Amino acid sequence: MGILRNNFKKRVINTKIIFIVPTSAIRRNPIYRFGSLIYGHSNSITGPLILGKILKDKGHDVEVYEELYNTLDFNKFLDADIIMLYTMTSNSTRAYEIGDYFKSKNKKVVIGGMHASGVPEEAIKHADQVVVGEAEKVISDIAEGKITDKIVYSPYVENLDEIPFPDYTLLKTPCSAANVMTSRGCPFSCIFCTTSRMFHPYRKRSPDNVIEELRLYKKLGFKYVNFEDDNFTADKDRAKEILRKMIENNLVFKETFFFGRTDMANDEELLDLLHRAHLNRVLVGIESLNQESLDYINKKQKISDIEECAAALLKHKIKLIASIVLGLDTDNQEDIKRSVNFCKNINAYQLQPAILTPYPKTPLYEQLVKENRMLDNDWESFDMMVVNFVPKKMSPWDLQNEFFHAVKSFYSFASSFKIFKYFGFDAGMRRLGLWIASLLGNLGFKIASKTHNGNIYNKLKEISN
Ligand code: B12
Ligand code: SF4
Repeated sequence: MGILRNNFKKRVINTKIIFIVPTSAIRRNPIYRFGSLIYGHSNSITGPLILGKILKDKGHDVEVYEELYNTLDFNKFLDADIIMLYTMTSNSTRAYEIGDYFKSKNKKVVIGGMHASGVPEEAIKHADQVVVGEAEKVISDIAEGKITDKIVYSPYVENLDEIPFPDYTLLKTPCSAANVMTSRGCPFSCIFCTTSRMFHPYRKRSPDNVIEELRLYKKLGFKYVNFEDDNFTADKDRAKEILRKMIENNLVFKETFFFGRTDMANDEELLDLLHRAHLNRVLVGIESLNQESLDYINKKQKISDIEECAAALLKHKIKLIASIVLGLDTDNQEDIKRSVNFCKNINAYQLQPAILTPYPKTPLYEQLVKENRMLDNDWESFDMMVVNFVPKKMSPWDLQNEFFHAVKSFYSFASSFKIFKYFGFDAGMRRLGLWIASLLGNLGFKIASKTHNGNIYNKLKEISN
């Protein structure tokens, strides 16, 4: 039973609210959970921690759980009044399953996040209310029954400094790195990108507000921080100001991951500050080594920018996670292999091959639907590791093979030693771990593709024959 306390003098309604960040079936597998631990430090989606803090400050009891890291026993949540579910596309099937379960137990279910914001009419079938967009401005009224619309369109937050910091004391599952969003959205608009559309327009927090948040994480004892902005270095002067203040205030963590673009490489001062503030692991969207492809996705990036960026990062000992997109209309199998070899040659620390994924409401999705090229896959497959459409220059099966080939050819025992040499022992050991994870992934792929049990790899093989 939820806690409904009636005080005769002053009526206090104290609702128990559980946020769940679900995860897809494959990610609930223990082998996969082990792989995720090698890939990065456990961390959390911040939306529920911010919304949870707003609700906590209003007097509600709030807890947040991440299914990515722990198996959750839903029977333990039956004393909650409201279940709040975060969705991205690949976890939406699971979110709907959880929503249906709690609705059958007469709980109020609210769904929000990236995927539900794109397809609210679908999500509402599994919930009492769905929120489209950033939910800070409506979450309390929804929890307190003051907003009763089934689909709630929430206005975006104009001034990001006004919202509370994510409250990690609400999180009941493992988390060794705190996620910080110093901005929301991105000034660019690549055709496949969901975040630049969900978080629109591009907004920035003041450097002092960011510093306050970092101070809190030092106090809480976090050793690792991730800057999860889509593009932390989009405004270089602002990025430099934050970095300087981190150094001056002794708010430097052991390692801070961030997302950047190749354009950061032409600024020596920025690179030096990044290194000194320990922002020493960056994911850069290299996407493709084919200029036609870069223009097709509206990346506004030249191949020479990529080459210069790789050299500059190595010089400043910033580990590069090279992200490439597989399956663009303008790329053939040779182009993909060329991109992977390039990433090997520049001694990228990690490779993140992402299969082009048409997320709802992006121009890419609209294009592929119009051209009748979408495969009939479950949303669970929309995780950037599975082919969900018919590529132009190869079959779906060929593209799926290219993904596993990319991983296999990039991660090797021998190449891990170069990482020891450039970045030291910890980085080298982690790279060895990734090599083992890549071998296990390839083995699983081979077995699944030969097994006729309706699994996605076997299905892709069959439809491509
Ligand atoms: C941190 C992060 C992770 C972490 C943590 C994930 C976890 N614990 O599950 C890690 C690195 C592990 C990860 C993994 C994955 N991720 Co991720 N991740 C992010 C990232 C960078 C930040 C999330 C965040 O904190 N956002 C900032 C806050 C402010 O926004 P928010 O959480 O969405 O919350 C707002 C609204 O959504 C809404 N809201 C949120 N929750 C709720 C709940 C309710 C009830 C309501 C009403 C509203 C609401 O209000 C909030 C406040 O405004 C996002 C990119 C992004 N900018 O969001 C990608 C992102 C969500 N991930 C993405 C992907 C694809 C994945 C993976 C599939 C990647 C992979 N191949 O493994 C996995 C899947 C993990 C899973 N759970 O199944 C994609 C999803 C695309 C899509 N449309 O589905 C994104 C958008 C990145 C991208 N490439 O575009 N991820
Ligand atoms: S640069 Fe990155 S975050 Fe910005 S629109 Fe392109 S893919 Fe999205």
